[in-house]
Amino acid sequence: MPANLTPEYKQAEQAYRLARQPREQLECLKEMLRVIPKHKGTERLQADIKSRIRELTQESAAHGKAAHRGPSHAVHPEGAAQLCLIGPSGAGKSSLHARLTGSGSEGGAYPHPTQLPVPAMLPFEDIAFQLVDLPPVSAEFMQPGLTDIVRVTDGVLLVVDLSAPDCTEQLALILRRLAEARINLLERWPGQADSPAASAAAGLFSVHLPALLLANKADLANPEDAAVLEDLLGVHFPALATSATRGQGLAEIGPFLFRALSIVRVYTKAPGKPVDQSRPFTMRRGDTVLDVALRVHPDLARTFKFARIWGSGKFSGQQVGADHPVADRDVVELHS
Ligand SMILES: Nc1nc2c(ncn2[C@@H]2O[C@H](COP(=O)(O)OP(=O)(O)OP(=O)(O)O)[C@@H](O)[C@H]2O)c(=O)[nH]1
Ligand SMILES: [Mg+2]
Repeated sequence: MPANLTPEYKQAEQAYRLARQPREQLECLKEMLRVIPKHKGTERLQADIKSRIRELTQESAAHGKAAHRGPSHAVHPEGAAQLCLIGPSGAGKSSLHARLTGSGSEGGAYPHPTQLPVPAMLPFEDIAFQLVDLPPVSAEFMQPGLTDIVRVTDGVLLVVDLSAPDCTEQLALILRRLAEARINLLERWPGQADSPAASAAAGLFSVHLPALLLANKADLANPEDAAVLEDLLGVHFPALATSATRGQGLAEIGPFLFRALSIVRVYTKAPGKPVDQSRPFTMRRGDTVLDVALRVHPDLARTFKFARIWGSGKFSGQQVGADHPVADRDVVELHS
């Protein structure tokens, strides 16, 4: 039966999609429930909204007043993309995070085991990815706020201890825990040839995130075991054997993310001015000159006339229109 949703409802749903804080999400969900047309065609959706409200209410009760204080658990996204480190206790998430970002997330100010999300940047060439170190996920416990952080991230680094005898069970458990929170991990990244269309994966209450398996402590195990592990579980995430202590595999993470997320760097220049080489805008493959203008400033997008492009153009300084797709390392001069 068609849902026949009203513009008023769609607006409320859009506000929910944009909300990052659980409290804000809760308000939006209540608004959605208030304005949703009440008929047979929306019964399923109404039930989903109610169950999401229940989840959020339970979570906020579980961490007491903390949830009502607001942004305690939110991690402000920075850099080309945000990736969350997820794994069982002691797998080496903080050690990897510390090695990759220089965060000192292991020990130091954040004693083992990790209690709070710790964001820090992994540099790659002239851009950086934000890696968020998280508390462990175990059979007994998963911090209530953890899934709120993961729901809005760009991708997951699944960290397992390859040398642990129960490594397979741990990974299975984490996938189950995430699935219970309606977070589904994808085996294909946007930059991979056979990746499914992004829109097909986008649901309102369930999220689909691409995942990279980091089979850590490879120094203590047979790195080939990563493939065995995946075969046992019937999963096929892209995988890297890593060692946070010896450094093995770590240099491959940045290049993997760059390719897998289809990142395209664009340098902008104002007419008559030199190129700003210092800080590229990080776009995604398929983005256009107009998307670049939007990122620079919404006004620029509104008044956009044409652009000159150096790099992917047929010739240097070629004049292109709003829908010209940008390529990595393009220089774009926006005219409005
Ligand atoms: N041999 C070896 N030891 C490692 C490696 N990575 C981490 N460790 C050790 O494993 C222990 C746990 O590492 P952490 O980085 O704290 O693990 P974690 O996943 O952050 O643990 P939680 O915060 O409790 O979830 C520490 O003693 C690390 O030194 C590795 O690649 N090889
Ligand atoms: Mg840790």
